[in-house]
Amino acid sequence: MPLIAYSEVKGPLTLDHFFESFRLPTLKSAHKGSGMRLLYHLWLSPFSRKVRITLGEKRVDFEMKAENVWRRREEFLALNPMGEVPVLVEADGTALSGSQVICEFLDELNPDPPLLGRHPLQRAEVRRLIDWFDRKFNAEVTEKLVGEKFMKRFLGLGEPNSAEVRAGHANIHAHLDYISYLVERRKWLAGEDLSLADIAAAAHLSTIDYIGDVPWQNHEPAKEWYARIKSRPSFRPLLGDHIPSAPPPKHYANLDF
Ligand SMILES: N[C@@H](CCC(=O)N[C@@H](CS)C(=O)NCC(=O)O)C(=O)O
Repeated sequence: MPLIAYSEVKGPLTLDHFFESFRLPTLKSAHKGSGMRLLYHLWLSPFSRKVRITLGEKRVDFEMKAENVWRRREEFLALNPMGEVPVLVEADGTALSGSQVICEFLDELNPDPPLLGRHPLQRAEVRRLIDWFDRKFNAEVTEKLVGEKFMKRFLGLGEPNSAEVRAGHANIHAHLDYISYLVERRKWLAGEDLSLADIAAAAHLSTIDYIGDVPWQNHEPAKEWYARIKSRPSFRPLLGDHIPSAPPPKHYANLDF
């Protein structure tokens, strides 16, 4: 059965067809109507963590369910045909996919405090840095360290590629230097207020910190910034994460690390 009604439309499109075609997917299981939002996630997914922190900053209650994305469950694919986490299911069963889509939705739904910035230029800077961390940092560091050292083993895809891991270890220094550069000039990464740029950056770094691979000792201003975000109530639940087969190092949950 097609996931989007558009392919079933016969004849000319009417406005009704249009709305029917572009309706968001909905969850049809027992959760629907439970009154609580549900976040499908993976424990070391930076994009899921970005949404978890944002939900915390917005003081939105939610439940979580780890989704083994590699199983390609039908019910999950019906929610997000890309087969990726995060997916946020609203209390009425409507599903939203993609961390940026979900975070912007939450920011619009609950604008106080604004996490994208108050003015167009601020928002442009927040978005530039989100793109930096979700695309550049993710490719140059997260995938080379967490992807190779953790996810590959977890999924039974073989041993980490040592050249990739070496590149990840080398690349992280330039990114930590950039964070230091920014917070020596601004209070938070994109300006005077905490924003989704800080949340995206911290979400990625938190997964690398979980595997003990962030060289904090050589990057004091970045460490001070991370300590500030780490001590926020929205971050607290992440510090309690514990994967039994791969526990975090001791410093992971310490606010003074
Ligand atoms: N652009 C997406 C990326 C999401 C993503 O890459 N999710 C990964 C986990 S970190 C995933 O679910 N991968 C499963 C797959 O590729 O099959 C977002 O911002 O949410």
